Amino acid sequence: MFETANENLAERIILVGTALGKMTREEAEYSLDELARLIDTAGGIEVGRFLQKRNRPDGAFFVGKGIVEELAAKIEETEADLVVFDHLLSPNQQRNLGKKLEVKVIDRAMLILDIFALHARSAESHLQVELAQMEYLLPRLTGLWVHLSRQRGGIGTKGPGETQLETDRRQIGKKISTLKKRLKKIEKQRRTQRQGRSEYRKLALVGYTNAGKSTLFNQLTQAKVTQADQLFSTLDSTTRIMATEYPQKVALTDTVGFIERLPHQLVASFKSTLEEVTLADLILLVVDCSDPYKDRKIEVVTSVLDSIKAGQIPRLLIYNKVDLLEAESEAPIPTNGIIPISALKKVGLNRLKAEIIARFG
Ligand SMILES: Nc1nc2c(ncn2[C@@H]2O[C@H](COP(=O)(O)OP(=O)(O)OP(=O)(O)O)[C@@H](O)[C@H]2O)c(=O)[nH]1
Ligand SMILES: [Mg+2]
Repeated sequence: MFETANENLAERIILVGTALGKMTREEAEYSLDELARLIDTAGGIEVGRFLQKRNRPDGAFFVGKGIVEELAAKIEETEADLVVFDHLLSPNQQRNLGKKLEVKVIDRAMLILDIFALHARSAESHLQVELAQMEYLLPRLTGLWVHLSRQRGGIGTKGPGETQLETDRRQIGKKISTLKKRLKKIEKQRRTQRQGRSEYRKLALVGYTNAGKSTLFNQLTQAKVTQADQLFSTLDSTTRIMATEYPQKVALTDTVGFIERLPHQLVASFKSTLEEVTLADLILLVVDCSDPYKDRKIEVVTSVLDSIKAGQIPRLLIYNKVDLLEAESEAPIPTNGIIPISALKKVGLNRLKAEIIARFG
């Protein structure tokens, strides 16, 4: 019924970032670079970018009118067919921008939802992504219709009548409840599997996307889950036994990574996947220590953990990718409880295991 950015692969895209409030221009630029990586992952091509410093978003267009004019000119010049905002747009802002710019306008949340849709492999992750997409679309239906009607040959700029909209809303509402029911069933199966592991000590790998969680998981369990230099390669949770000298069996779980401004719809619909984290005895928080924004990323991960009620679980902070530091002779790693490793080069893994056992007591 709706087009998604999936069908718009290799689209020509303009990025729009905003340094809001206390956010510095440098931080906004970094965030835009991350958005560019997301666009690349989705198969799009960047043809231009804008960055504006603002105290707060404009109610109608998010950015100022001047930028909207400049954007229109840039779209013309570059023949762009999609504009992606780095911040969350309200349905109203999205609608106004779409009307004014006459191209599709989406935000970071929708782009992330699209990448999740591209990378979903299991039945469960497909359902979870679809649920999040529906929840995201529901309040935005009106804007989409304006866009779709224009695409169908530009006949009129108005959406269909209220009746059509109401029908669609109802249909999506129904779809949402069907998806929720199907997910409940899978959740039940997952609980049964988990009961079999009730005697185990449970560890969960958690961190920003691309930190190296799956690489570490494979090293510690001899598993072969996907590890790749791309954002959100892992969407499912995988649990394996980890060989240690601890008398009890230790189960390690690898799961979906987090990102700045992760759509709340995704956090909600991935509830059962993230449940593996909420039930852990110890969280292994993996950080890419070569990342200049690692502290910010730790904050992002911590706040997602709080939001899924895993904030109270004990954590070990792991600085991964130390091999990349040596080359750049960066500041030494602080020694207060942080464990430096290189999952790729197998450095520090024995110390990590010893530290885990020490924490179990
Ligand atoms: N140099 C270096 N690269 C690493 C290290 N650990 C992982 N990587 C690389 O970092 C990239 C991401 O690794 P993954 O293990 O897929 O990261 P992830 O945290 O599971 O990422 P998502 O599942 O996408 O959230 C891959 O290209 C890995 O080869 C390391 O210790 N050193
Ligand atoms: Mg992974």
